[in-house]
Amino acid sequence: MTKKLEFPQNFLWGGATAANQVEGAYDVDGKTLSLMEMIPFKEIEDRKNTSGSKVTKQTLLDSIENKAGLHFPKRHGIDFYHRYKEDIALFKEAGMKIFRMSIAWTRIFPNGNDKEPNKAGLEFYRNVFKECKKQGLEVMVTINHFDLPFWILQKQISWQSEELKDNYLRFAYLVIDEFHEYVKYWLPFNEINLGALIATSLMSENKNSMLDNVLASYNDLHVQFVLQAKVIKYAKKYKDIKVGCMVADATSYSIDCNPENVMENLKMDQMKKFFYYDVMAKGEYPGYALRMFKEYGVKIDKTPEDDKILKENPIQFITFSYYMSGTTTKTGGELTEANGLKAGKNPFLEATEWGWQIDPIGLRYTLNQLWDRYHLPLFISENGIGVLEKLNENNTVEDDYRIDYLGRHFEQMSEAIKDGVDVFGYTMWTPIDVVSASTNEMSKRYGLIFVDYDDYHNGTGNRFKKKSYNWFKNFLETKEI
Ligand code: P53
Repeated sequence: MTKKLEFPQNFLWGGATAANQVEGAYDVDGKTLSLMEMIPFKEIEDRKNTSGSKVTKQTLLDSIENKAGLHFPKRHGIDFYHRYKEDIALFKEAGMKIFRMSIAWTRIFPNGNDKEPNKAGLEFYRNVFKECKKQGLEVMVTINHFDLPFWILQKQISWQSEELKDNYLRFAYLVIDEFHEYVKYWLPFNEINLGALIATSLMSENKNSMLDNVLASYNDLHVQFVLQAKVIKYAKKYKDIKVGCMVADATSYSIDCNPENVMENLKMDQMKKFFYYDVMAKGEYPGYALRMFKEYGVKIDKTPEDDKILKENPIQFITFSYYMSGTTTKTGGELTEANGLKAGKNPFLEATEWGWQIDPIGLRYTLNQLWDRYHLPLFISENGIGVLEKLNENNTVEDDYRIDYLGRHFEQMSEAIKDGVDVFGYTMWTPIDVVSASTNEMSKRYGLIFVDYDDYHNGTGNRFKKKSYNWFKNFLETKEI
C-alpha cells in the first residue's frame, strides 16, 4: 500500500558526496596528496568492530614510499574528476534539485604557501558548478571535508598553529570569492564534532593516558569554531549566500527510566551534540561544558577577541548527518560500534552489518529537538544506509532494504514538518557509491547508483542504476512511499 507524504514545493532534495571519496585523479593537474589519500586499504575482519583499524602517523608516513605495494582507495575514488558530467546528469535525471560536494584544498593550494592558487584546480570546480547550473542543481559546498593536506604532517603543524589557520582562511575566502555565484550554501567544516567526540569516547576508556589527546582536540575544535565564525563574517559581503554548520548528530536515548540513566543521557546529548550547536548558534560556551572542562582539567586557550567573533557571527542554518541512534546507561550495558564511536544497543532497533542502528523515528525526534532549541532552518546533509552489494545478471541491484530505509526516514521528516519544524532540504549519503570514509571500502555501498569498482579498484568504474534509483525518481514525482 502506498502512502503520500507532504513536503513543501521548494524542498531541496538531493545527494551528498565528498572530494576525497569520489574524485580520484589524486596527482592530476597539480594536486598534492591529502592525509585521506595516504591511508592504505586493509581488509576488514569484523565489520561490527572497526575501531581496531586506527591510523597512526607512522601509517601515513610509511605510505609515501609504499614499499609494501599497498592500495590507497581514496586516491582513486570513483573517478568523479573525469566522469562528473555523467554523474551530474544522472542526479538530474533522478529529479534532484541540489548537490552537496566538497572542494579538495590540495587542488587549490597544493603546497599551502603557494603564491597563487592553482588555476587547474579552480577550473575543475568551476566546470563542475557550471554543469550543476546547466542541469538545474543548486550546490552546497563543504569547504573542508576530512581531507587535510599532507603538508600539515610534513610541517608538523596543527589547527592551533597560525600557519594552518591562515592557510585555511585563505583557502576558504578564495573559494567563496571565486564561486559565490554558483554556490548558495556553504559549510566550513564537515562533522565538526567528530574529532573531539572520538577523543572523548577514548577518554572514558582510559581517563589518564588520553587526557592530552582530549585537551588538544578541544583546543583544535575551538580554533575551528573561530575559523568558521570568521568565514561567516567574510561571507556576509555576498548577499545571496548562507553559511551553516555540519554536525554528526547521534541521537541518544536513556536505556530505561532510571533517573540516573536519564541524567547520564542528558549529559551525553549535551557533550555529543548540543555543545557544538550551542557554541555555533548562540556564540558562547554553555555552562555544562565549562563545568565538564573544569572537572577534567581541559583548558581552552581562548581570547576575548575569539569570544567576540563567535558572538557576532552565529551560523545561519543548521545541517547535520543522521544515520542511527544509540542508548545511554550510567551503569553499563551492551555496546554497538559506529566507526569507533561506541553507542549502547537498543533492543527495539535493527542494525546494519557495521552495527549502525536504524532509527527513522529518531530523525523526527532530532529535527524537533534542534528546531525547538535553535529556531534555525534545518537541512539534513547526510542520511543513508551502507550495504555489501553486487550487480545481478540484469546489471542492477535489488536494494529493497534501501528503499525501505529511505522511505521510512522521509515519512518521519514529513511528520516533523507537520510538527512545525522548518526543514528546507535533504541530501542523501550517497546518490552514487563512493569509498567509505571510515573503512576505506568500496564495498560499503550507499548509492542509488552502483559503481563497478571493488575494494582494490578492479573494474570498469561504470555506473548502473539500482532499483532504489528508480524508486527515488518516482518518489520525487509522486511523494509516494
Ligand atoms: P562511512 C562517523 C559517524 C557518522 C558519520 O560513513 C560519519 C562518521 C565518520 O566516518 O561520517 C560521515 O563512509 C561522513 C562521510 C561518510 C559517511 O558519514 O564511514 O561525513 O564522509 O562517508 C558514512 O560509512
